[in-house]
Amino acid sequence: MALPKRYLVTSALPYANGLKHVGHLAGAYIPADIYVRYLRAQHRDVVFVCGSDEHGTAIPIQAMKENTTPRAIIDKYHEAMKEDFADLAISFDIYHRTSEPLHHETAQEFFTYLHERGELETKETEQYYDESANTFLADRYIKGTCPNCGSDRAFGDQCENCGTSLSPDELINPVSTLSGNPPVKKKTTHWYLPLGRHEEFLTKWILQEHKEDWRPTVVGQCKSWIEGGLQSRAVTRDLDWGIKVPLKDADGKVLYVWFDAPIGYISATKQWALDHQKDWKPYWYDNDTQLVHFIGKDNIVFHCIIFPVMLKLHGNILPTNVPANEFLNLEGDKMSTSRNWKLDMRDYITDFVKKENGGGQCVDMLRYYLTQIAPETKDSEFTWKGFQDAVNSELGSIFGNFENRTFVLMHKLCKGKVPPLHTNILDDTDQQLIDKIKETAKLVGDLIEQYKFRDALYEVIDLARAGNKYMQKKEPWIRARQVDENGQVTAEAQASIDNCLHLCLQLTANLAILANPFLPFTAKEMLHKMKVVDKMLEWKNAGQIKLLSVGYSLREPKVLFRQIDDTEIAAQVEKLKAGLVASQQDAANDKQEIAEKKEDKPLKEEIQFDDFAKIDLRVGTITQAEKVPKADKLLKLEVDLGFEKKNGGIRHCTSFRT
Ligand code: B3M
Ligand code: ZN
Repeated sequence: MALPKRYLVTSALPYANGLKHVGHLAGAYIPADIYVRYLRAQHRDVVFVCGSDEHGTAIPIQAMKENTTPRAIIDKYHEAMKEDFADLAISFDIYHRTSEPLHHETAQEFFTYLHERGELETKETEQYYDESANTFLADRYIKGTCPNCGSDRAFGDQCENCGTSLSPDELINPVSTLSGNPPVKKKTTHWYLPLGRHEEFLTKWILQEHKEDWRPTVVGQCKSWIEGGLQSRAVTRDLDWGIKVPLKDADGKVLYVWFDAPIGYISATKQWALDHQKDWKPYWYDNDTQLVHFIGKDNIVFHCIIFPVMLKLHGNILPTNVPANEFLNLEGDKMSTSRNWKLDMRDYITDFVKKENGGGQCVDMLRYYLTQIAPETKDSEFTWKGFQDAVNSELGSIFGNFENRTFVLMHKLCKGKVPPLHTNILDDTDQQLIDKIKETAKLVGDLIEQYKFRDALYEVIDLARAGNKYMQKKEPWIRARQVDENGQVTAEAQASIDNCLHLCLQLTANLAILANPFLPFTAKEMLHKMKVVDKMLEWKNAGQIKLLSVGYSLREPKVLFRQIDDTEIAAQVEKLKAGLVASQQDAANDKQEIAEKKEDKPLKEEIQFDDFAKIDLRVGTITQAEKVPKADKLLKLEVDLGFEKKNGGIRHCTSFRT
């Protein structure tokens, strides 16, 4: 099959409302980066775009929490996320932002295009409105009691306590988070994308055409959306943070964040093209472009159903694949920002990458582990013990160890130079290794093209494993004991040593090429030690066994990966637990604060002592209580004051037993 002319690769635009955790990294960023690095190693025309998603209610809500403005929030987190991705070697060609005017224009043009062609419909509905704040309330701005678990901290879109997704109408005793008042219902008009009109197209395109080449989890989710009946989706909101709806009669309305965010891929491509004097159009209009969206499973409906419908209506190309990942759990529990059960990218960077013994090797350690446990087919789990094992036993003991032994022995037995290959004495074991190198090169490429990064990485490690076995079988250190009467290694033994180390070195060079998309720092480090230039990492060199020239001298051995020791991982587990306790404490404090606020009634004005002295305060005992005829909740009381019995009057009682 002919290769596509160009590739446009996207990673989900993260909300600029907080730092992102390693679950995000494993889901949408590392796999995309592997794919892109693999394509670049073949000089294929590829653009890798991403950026911050800076609209939606998540932003003003975070601003309220941090007591600042939405603008300050997006500026802060855009920079922070951009930095974190760069620190972990995610090699975007552009990291854009949806607050840029170019994006606003692009999204508005898109909306207008669909609107003018009658592809949107309007509908009037009733929505919650806060009369004192004078504004419609987004679902997140409404709080109340969860109908499912009874928590009094549920939001209009979801209960954070039990995880149920809700609509504002389901909340018991809803109140506005802006004023604390109960909201009222008010009429409002919105624009909708009638997905029902496109059911036939979606059925054919996903359930037939992509039934085989898309991940079963992705096709499965789409199938249930389509078969469940596609409802019209509102593409506008009543909100003051977002992209203005570009119509005259749409004051106070903005585009729904999920309408504008995916268009962010287009505006990012435009900005990249402007920066590099390129034409952006073929990337979004030419059918010979392979468009691939890397996302997490919670974004499937938007990338496989809604955005494709928008793209089709707008005359753009459709995604070739959407390799969505399932979720990554952490130490036996779901990762969660609200419960503070997570490992932020920034925390790993601080604790490992930027530590004295960190750097690139720690970046690759994380990239390695997150790929090894990538939730490609089902949810998977990050554990610190698993991280330690992956680094120490696989990266260290298999990959790193093979590379290190090769360098050590080459210096010891071959004078630090690439020894010759004596083809006349190649045996079956040598030939098997050569075959394995060739097969692995092809296999790794094929697996990456199928978005099976986990399996691809396994093959890379397996090649290193084969190298270790080969060396063990050849035992060049034993052959080196075969000396003549002068103490010189015999010619026959040296030839065997030469062949072994020649092939091990060629294998090492292959490992650098094959590991490069996954472990870019490691590949660079290996190049440095082999004293070869970047060009060697071109994918076409994979499978070759003439990468290093005979007689070429190489640098001294140096271990590629340090070990992760028990104290490091114990400290991380402790930290995680401490974070959880702190967040539970915060939640408890919040709850108490709310309860105290409720109880605090305003005090009456202070009175003078003279006024106080006029009051005769006595404590009495109720000695009789008689039901008042024909009244449900009234009692006639008799009060004994000690010195006299007094008529206590008729009192209203809300509950009493007779
Ligand atoms: N910001 C949701 C998320 O971070 C959203 C993705 C947009 S991709 C166009 O999960
Ligand atoms: Zn609940």
